[in-house]
Amino acid sequence: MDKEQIAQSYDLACKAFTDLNVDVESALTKLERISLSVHCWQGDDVGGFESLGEDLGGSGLAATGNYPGKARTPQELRLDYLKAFELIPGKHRVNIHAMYGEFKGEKIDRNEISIEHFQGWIDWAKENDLKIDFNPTLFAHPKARSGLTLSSKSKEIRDFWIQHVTCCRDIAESIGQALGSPCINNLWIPDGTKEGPVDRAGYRALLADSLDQIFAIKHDKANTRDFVEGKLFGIGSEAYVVGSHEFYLGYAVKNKIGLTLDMGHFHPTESVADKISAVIPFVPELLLHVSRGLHWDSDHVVIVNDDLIALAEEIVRSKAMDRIYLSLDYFDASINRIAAWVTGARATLKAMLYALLQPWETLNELEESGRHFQRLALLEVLKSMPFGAIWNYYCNQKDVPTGIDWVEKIEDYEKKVLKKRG
Ligand code: RNT
Ligand code: ZN
Repeated sequence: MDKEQIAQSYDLACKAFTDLNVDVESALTKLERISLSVHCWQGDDVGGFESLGEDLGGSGLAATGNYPGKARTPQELRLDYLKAFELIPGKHRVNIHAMYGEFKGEKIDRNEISIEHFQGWIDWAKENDLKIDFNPTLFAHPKARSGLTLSSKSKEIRDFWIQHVTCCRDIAESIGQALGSPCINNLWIPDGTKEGPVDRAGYRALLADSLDQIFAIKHDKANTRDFVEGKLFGIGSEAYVVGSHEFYLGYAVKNKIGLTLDMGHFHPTESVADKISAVIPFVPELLLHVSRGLHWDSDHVVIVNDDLIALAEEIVRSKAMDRIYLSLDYFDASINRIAAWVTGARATLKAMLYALLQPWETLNELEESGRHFQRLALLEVLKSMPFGAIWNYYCNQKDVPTGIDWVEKIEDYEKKVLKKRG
């Protein structure tokens, strides 16, 4: 799209939004401040770089598809990341899992990892002016094979995983310190059972005890923040999940730590958007895992749909954007993996822009004065506003392709780089 056309369309669109009492420039300033945490595991189908030298056991997370060209090394993954960042407007973050350390062929078990294994990521982040977030990895490991980790009735297994999360919190603190930005450390565990246990309470008491031991160690909030993430069900945990949403909501409120809501982790009729205003008054911070549930799968590539727009609207309306973090969380191995990143990231930012371009005060006035059909009409009008022109202008300003133009950049990268991978 040529620059003149973009500028002209933007001017017309601005006028249309201004007529509705929307401040476009202020919306773009707010959009610019949104830094998405982009998940490394889309780049290699949740593989990681460990050399534990044994069958790792099921992960409870299944990436399906075998599209060629996936990243096989930290270098390849980082190269792919930079390509994706070239096509996403704004400044974003890198989100890594503990299993993505650089172990140089050594057999370092999860309870032995330390900051040195992430030095490569830190150096690269510094070179590219990026920030890093972190996640302990309590799956894809022989000691997770029973499906129970921090809630295991085996003290040995439980202690092992407590040590792992403790290592990870130290690493997150060091990463945050090295890069000068709090490293968001998100804890999700796969614990659950295929059939309902008789001792539901017992496993939950053990999980609470493990978490108490873990969080008894305090870290500097300027360097790292802790979050806990629940789930409704997973592969192998169909009947019972120890760390359910209610469990973690209670735990986070009681202990004043962050809560994570994953869009794919609830019953399909539940709205994660609706939960934001319900929980934000009671937890210090909220992390949203932006995902797309489809039937049993909770991790399809994010696209602009009603759920995403509702989420974005509730974030904007919460007036607590400074306490809400956005992290992508999905994995699709059946399409170009960089395109999967770019699609989800652009969709999330687009939905945020859509929500930022709404005349909240007018809508609220209509609501408070009981003019409900007028509110409905205005919300409907917003759907056909020239929002795409503002999006294109923003992309152009941020030096990334507008419209469909990013697709050819990926095709080119596929030809020049990905096709050469074995
Ligand atoms: C799993 C959780 C979790 C993971 C990542 C890889 O259901 O959503 O966030 O996707 O830790
Ligand atoms: Zn998640």
